[in-house]
Amino acid sequence: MNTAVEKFILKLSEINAVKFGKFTLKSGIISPFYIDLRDIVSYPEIVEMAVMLLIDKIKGLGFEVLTGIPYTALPLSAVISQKLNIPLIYIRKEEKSYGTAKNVIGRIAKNSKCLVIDDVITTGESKIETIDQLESEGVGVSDIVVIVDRSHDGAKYLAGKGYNLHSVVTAVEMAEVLFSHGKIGSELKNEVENFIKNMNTEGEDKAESAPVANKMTRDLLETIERKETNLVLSLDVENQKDFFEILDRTAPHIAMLKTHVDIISDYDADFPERLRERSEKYRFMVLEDRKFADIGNTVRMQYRGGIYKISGWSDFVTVHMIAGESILNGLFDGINDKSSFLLAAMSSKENLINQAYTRRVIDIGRANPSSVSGFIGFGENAEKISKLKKKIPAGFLLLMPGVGLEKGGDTLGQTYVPAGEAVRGGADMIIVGRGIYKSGDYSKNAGEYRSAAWNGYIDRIKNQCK
Ligand code: 5BU
Repeated sequence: MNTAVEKFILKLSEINAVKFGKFTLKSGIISPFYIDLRDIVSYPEIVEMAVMLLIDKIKGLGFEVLTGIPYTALPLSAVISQKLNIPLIYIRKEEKSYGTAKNVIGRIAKNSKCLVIDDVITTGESKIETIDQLESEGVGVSDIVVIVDRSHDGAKYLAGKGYNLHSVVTAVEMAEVLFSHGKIGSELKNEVENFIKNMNTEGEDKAESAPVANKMTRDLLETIERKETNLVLSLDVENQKDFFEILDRTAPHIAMLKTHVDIISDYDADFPERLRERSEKYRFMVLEDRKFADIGNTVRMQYRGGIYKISGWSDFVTVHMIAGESILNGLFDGINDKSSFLLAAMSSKENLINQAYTRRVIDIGRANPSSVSGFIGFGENAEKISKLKKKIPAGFLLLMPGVGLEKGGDTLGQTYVPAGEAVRGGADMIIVGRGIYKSGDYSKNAGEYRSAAWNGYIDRIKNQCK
């Protein structure tokens, strides 16, 4: 153990920042010790020690801005900012609901990388909440540094989400130092060690409860494997003649057809049957991109009734989670051979979905594995897609719209990411509309998207195996 760290631990013990007894943590667990670094702000000498130890840990990490999570780490981060001459930003603790709705204070250059500083890590969950807020304001995060790591495997939990954790000292190391200096007995030292060893972090619980894919997801995965394509055609044309003509040319290339049935002006009762004939012949599944968003009772009627009777012919539907989880009951109660994709992120410029919303949507999906097959998501580049993908639990698919053969967009706010990049980043399927149905040669274009996405998929699998 580094002597500076040892001295620091003893100082913390002197000011009673490490307490032993019975303490209820935020998660409700009873802990035999508690680390409370709030008061160190009143001991300049200890602040200096903490700051120097933190600086030592962050040497060589690339970041242009730093932030401390209020309250304890905020003054420390201000000192570090001064010492390293690196700008500071911070997050308002209470959400602001008036004036400019800005919750991150300070000047942030778009896409700047930010180091997150905190006093203690217990599960990693609150770090993720902070990162969500930063990321939704365009600040990138890859590293987090804390003074004390009192987690069971917080570093692993954060690494799983794409972030590196650095810590000055662990709680077990603290207990060892205190024991070796006669500050605590061996019993207390062992109690701390056992507590940490047996602690179930929230992240771990989530990983353990990762559900097995539902039957609809398995059918879709089987279609992808069998046809060797992860292309979803979004056939947004306005009459049945064009619809079925383009479908007949492109169907061999697709694993799923995405419809906006309410765009088809001559929709009639024969449509479902004509669609079924094709889906059986060419073996693709059907996703109606209805984006249900109302209360349970209304969506139930919209899904099962009306002109389109969507539940009769579509394998999957898309669902917004804005109305809350009950929408899934309204849609799928009593139906077990249909499933959904939840909107976790959108491809349109300046849409209102932020990281915290995305995470909530994913949590709802995770809790409803029998009616949710995955998420519709978007990232502007492979790195952002990969970050999103890491948040999605095993057994759920990520479908990405806003895909072109090259980077670009349209005049109405759509953004396009190249197909290969989308899949390499982590999209399991790509959704392509105009790139195929607006092209002269539908079949050739569908084939091109298909190979770009499939090759990207193979590349990703190869890289994962390395
Ligand atoms: P495009 O022609 O490839 O731009 O069509 C994309 C399709 O995906 C279109 O049907 C949209 O309604 C749908 N879409 C999208 O583009 N972006 C999103 O975030 C979501 C759906 Br959700």
